[in-house]
Amino acid sequence: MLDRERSETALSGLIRKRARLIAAAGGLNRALENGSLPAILEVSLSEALVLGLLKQGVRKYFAIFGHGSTDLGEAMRVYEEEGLIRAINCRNEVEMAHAATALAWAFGETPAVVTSIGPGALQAMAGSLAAASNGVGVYHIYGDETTRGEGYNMQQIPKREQGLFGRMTALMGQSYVLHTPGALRDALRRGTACVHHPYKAGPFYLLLPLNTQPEITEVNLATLPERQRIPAMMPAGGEALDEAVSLITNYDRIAIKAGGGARGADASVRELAERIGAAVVLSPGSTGVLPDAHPQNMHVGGSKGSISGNYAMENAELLIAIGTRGVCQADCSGVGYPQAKAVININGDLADLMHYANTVALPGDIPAVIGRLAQRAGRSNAFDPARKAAWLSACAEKKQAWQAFKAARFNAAPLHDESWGKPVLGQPTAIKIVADFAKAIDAAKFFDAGDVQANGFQIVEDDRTGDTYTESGASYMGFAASALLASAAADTPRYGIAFSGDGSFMMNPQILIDGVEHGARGMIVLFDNRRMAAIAGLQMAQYQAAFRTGDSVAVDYVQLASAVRGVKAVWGGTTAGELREALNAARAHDGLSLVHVPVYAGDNPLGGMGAYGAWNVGNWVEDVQARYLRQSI
Ligand SMILES: Cc1ncc(C[n+]2csc(CCOP(=O)(O)OP(=O)(O)O)c2C)c(N)n1
Ligand SMILES: [Mg+2]
Repeated sequence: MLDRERSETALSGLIRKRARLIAAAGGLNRALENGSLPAILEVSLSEALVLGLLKQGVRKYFAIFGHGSTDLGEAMRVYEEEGLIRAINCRNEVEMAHAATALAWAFGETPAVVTSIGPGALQAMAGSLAAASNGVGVYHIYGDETTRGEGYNMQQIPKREQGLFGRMTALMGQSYVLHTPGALRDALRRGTACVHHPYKAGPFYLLLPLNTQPEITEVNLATLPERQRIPAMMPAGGEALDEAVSLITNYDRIAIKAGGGARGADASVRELAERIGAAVVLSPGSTGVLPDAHPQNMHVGGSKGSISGNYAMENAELLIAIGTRGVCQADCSGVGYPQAKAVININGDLADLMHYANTVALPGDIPAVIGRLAQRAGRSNAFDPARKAAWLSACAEKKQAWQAFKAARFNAAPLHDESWGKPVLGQPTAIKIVADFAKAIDAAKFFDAGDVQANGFQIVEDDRTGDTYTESGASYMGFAASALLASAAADTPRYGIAFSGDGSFMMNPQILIDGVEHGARGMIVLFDNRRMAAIAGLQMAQYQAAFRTGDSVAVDYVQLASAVRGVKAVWGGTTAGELREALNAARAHDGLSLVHVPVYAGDNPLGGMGAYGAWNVGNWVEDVQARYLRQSI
């Protein structure tokens, strides 16, 4: 430490002095309260930003530095050495954007992603689509061209135009170019409003020009914004609630669609469903909101869906949409409710609230609104669930059919596969075994894109929110394995299992190195069907021919992963028993492990979970759009 301090510049020494004061006081706010740190400081913009983020509780940074972020990096170095922040250096910006998204999503911590200017920033921004699509708040801090415009900066967008990175990132989320260090307070106020938004959080991009980072500025720490906290909101008057109560009274066939926004509102959704006798249909991202075995849980519905989930959607007269934004996957591209005549929509976001026609809008926080609705209905028999008995028993029959359908796949013997030249497990069988294993060891499940994801949300049998993270908003190949890095950063880590296809894994294999370096504890289960089967399947279903969705190169992923010291890699075998043994062997390693499981690809129906709904893609477009026109909602 002393050697390092001797070689430090005077400026870095001053940074260290402040960082020490904060650490000694036990945090920034305490240092301000006890007066050891004056509120008004003269610091560089870089240090001011680290301080401002600290005030919002941002302590974890996923970083790949470049000439666009060295000054910020120097402030971070000193703050990390004094124990105030943690920087996690990564090998790929898409990977680290995913890891940051997972840290915010699964662990509730707000991290920051730090890149250089240009290619690094663009890669991180691509990765941030996952945060944007799933409503997850993450700070993205990118180096940016100088504000003086003395000439082209290397890696800027080569046009004689101002602020292009800021404009680009503003299209993806919200963005602020720190053109002037004095603008930091405004930037961070907008930042917390975005990343800590109560129901529609997303990525916030801070663009840090090369020349403003080291600029010395005065900052008042007392007025830099804290993490935004907004009290729960709900409708004030009684009119809309009365309309909702009368709709519930008038219709017998009611489906609740619990979207990703319903995550965490488990008790309220259950209470409402039981009180009014509604069938509950889940979205890919909301499995677990109602326990799997609950008789009113119809499982997922949508373009992939399930026998029971899609039955409830197709036959409901009244839709109660809760925390859903009507993504094509979840509502069959707008044709999921052909018999619905009205909608009660519960959503904090006003635009999503009015997504469907013939809607009674109940804006606000989901538990608060549901509580108010129940209160408004009082003790009247308006919600008499006995009236919905016929509807619920028809739904229960379909749930049984779905369970039988699933069991046939879960118990299927290995299927002969052409690429593997031998019988291997069907993907549904293998996913079920791993999902059950995850439940047994209380691991969080992270799902990648492709058939792995679609089969996965059809298969998982969760009993609460928070056991599955399926990045169904963007379906970004490479998310799941990268997400394991979040467990290395979290204050309260949880063992994670990434369910990845061979295609998805090779998008972001960097986790093998970064996971070991930063101490990730988790397992990648790689379901290898030697192709991008989800797309091959779509091509076959639409045009009866697969095209360039596979290659001929066999990869020994056990050997590949074993090349990284610290990773334990295991062959998953070709039978259920071998796979279970492999999972145990992988779990016995206290660190990052990988299980390579060969899985079947082909048209044997036991090798897939089927699709039950419509989708406005390919040559289905004409049909779906014709049906869309005829919807009442
Ligand atoms: C980064 C990215 N590129 C392309 C796609 C389009 N896409 C969705 S699924 C998929 C194939 C996934 O293949 P794999 O991971 O092997 O899973 P499988 O379907 O074979 O089980 C592709 C190309 C995507 N979602 N993300
Ligand atoms: Mg594959």
